[in-house]
Amino acid sequence: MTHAAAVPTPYESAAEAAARLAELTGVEHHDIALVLGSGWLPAVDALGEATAEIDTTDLPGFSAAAVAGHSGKIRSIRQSTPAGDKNLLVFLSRTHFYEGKGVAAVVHPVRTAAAAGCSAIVLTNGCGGLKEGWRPGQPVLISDHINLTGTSPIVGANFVDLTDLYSPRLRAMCKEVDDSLDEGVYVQFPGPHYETPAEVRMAGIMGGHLVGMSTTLEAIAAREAGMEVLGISLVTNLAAGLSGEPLNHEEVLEAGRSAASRMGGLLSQVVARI
Ligand code: 8IG
Repeated sequence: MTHAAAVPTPYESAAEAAARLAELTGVEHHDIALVLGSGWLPAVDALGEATAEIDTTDLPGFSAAAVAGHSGKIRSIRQSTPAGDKNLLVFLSRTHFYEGKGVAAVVHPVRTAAAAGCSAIVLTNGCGGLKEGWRPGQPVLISDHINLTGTSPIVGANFVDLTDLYSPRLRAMCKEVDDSLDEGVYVQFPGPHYETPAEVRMAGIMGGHLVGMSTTLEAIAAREAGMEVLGISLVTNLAAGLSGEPLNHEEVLEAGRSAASRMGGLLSQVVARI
């Protein structure tokens, strides 16, 4: 009788990736992870000097970045603060649900960060904004989410509590850094198409303020792994139907470029306090 090789669980696969990460970066333990979404890449340099930068594909279980303006890199950054040094693990891109690689692939970076020692994760994204008065280039703290992907990264009878998924402690810390920050409920659509104007109205009626294609599945996996979660959206466009103009990816990249120094300052100051 022959036996098939045992397929690693997603958690074993993340532990393998974390071990390889430690080898390649020379950093045994990372403290805080950050995932940079659309429009956030120009902010990364404000976080500090890179100790090491590797390709996601150097680690087991990762695939190449699929979106223009996304870089398939992982940076290890040593941040010096008055309270001591911290090792930041920065994912310069993410795998999206709409790539069709499966939910486990979407949350593999999150589980790798947990296995690498991170106790907190900052999930950023670019998204459409619904609230009156919001403008492209505006950051918004995620207070809660509505997951419209119809799926979960968790398999089996593990009833993870999502009350206060988006850490009130970390949101308060952000407001100490910038008291003009607003909060909103993030609605994840499956994508890759943007919403119709009717779907945007539906999201608003449901209690949503932000529409995007990421973050909720990652936040759930982070909570399952016991990490503290901070979610920050950059409103890169008004949600479909609100501006009278069609949406395009170039405006997203432009909003990121123009907001870069504000976002970089916010991220580095908040991370230093975590
Ligand atoms: I950047 O308006 C960005 N990502 N679903 N809707 C959705 N995703 C987005 C949007 C948007 N803008």
